[in-house]
Amino acid sequence: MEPYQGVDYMDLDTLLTEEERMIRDTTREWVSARVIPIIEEHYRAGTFPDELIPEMAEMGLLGANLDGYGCAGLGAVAYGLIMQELERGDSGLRSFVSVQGALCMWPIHTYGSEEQKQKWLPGMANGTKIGCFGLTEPDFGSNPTGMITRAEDKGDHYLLNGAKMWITNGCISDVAIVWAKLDGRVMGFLVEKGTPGFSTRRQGHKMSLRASVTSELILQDVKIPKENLLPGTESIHMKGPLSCLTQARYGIAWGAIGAGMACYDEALSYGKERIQFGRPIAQFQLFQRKLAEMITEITKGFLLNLQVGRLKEQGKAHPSHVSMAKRNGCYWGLWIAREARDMLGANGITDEYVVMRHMCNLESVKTYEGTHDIHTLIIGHRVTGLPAFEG
Ligand code: TGC
Ligand code: FAD
Repeated sequence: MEPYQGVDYMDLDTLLTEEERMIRDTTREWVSARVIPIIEEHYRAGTFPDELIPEMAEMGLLGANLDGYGCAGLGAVAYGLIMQELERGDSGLRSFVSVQGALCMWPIHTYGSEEQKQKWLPGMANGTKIGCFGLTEPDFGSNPTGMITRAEDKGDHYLLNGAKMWITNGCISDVAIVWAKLDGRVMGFLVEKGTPGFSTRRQGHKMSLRASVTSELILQDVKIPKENLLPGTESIHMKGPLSCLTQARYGIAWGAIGAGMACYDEALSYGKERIQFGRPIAQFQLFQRKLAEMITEITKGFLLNLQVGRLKEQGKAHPSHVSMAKRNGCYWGLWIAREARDMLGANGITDEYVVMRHMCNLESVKTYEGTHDIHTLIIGHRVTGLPAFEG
């Protein structure tokens, strides 16, 4: 079979370096060979394909943009292309890699002590240690600043109490980064699996991201050694968790366009094969209009992601730039998936095709890491200077 060529209407590959194309193509081929043939079974069963973790680690995909500690030290664009290709396979796989790399390894790398980095990063890079990121609570989603989870300084240790909800990788994690208020200021704590009083509960009944583990974290009088506070988060309050979100949102922007590419590809090939009224349905003007709109948005989304990536590499990306890319990628990725679902007719509702799975996944991707509305308001704040979240 021909290797998958991707969706590139305008020779955008020429905007990438040879190294970036090589990393993208290696991930692409791996996704085609190892993910796509098995992912539907996992989605049906509601299981995460943990057999793929060692392979992803071996390819350097975990914490790929971090330096040292066994990480690949790639640039932002190469990292984004990896996310695009992983989510072409399934959003659950990209979620795993986002949480591991951007939400756990990045804060340990950025805010951790040398001992914390040595203890966790090499194992997380080689996939033998898994992490999760606990910010959201049952009553505080878009507004995490209101969180209830508390840490008390007990002299020789901290005592944590509270609950986190919707936590990706929760039940399978060796370490949870739990965000809690100490004297009203938000800080990050490393809570290790097996610590007395710390438990996880798998959240089921999901119609989306079924090949991803989502959990509650419950903290009841959990004693945390003093050395498990992330020292760099001690005095920056919400900037701690929000700066992690910027890293993960950047990868999601690329990933959602990758899922859109998978849906566009399937709609195109289906349309050329499916005959109605004596012609392939791809010959009808209405069908072609949909394809034209899809490929236009994929092209625009790629360019937006690429520019944010280049700004990131130059140290010039503002969180609101990332918000625009995340908002755009999720909105159009989901729009493309919904159109593709329709273009496949009845077949589009079955899991014999990828479109419905991607469509359902992207409903979560649009919601997590800041909903569409929240990113609208972040952009609104940037252009007006007026924050909608304050009175
Ligand atoms: P605000 O007053 O605006 O800012 C507080 C301080 O933080 C700085 N800051 C950021 N820094 C870096 N990156 C960002 N994205 C930042 N956003 C804000 C800001 O400059 C300020 O710094 P300083 O020095 O002036 O103190 O913050 P706020 O408390 O009013 O927050 C407003 C709001 C609504 C934008 C924020 O709460 C928000 O983004 N809410 C959305 C919550 C969210 O996205 N949750 C995601 C949970 S994790 C998740 O979903 C993982 S899914 C992963 C997967 O499976 O792939
Ligand atoms: P709410 O905040 O209650 O929002 C509900 C609706 O109100 C949305 O449409 C929202 O846009 C709108 N709204 C809220 N405020 C405003 C406003 N000011 N103006 C206009 N509209 C507004 N969290 C983690 O911490 N770690 C994880 O690993 C993680 N993984 C997740 C995995 C999955 C599958 C899902 C679905 C969620 C995950 N989350 C995680 C949680 C996710 O970040 C939150 O769901 C998200 O931030 C939205 O919060 P909420 O669900 O409480 O919605």
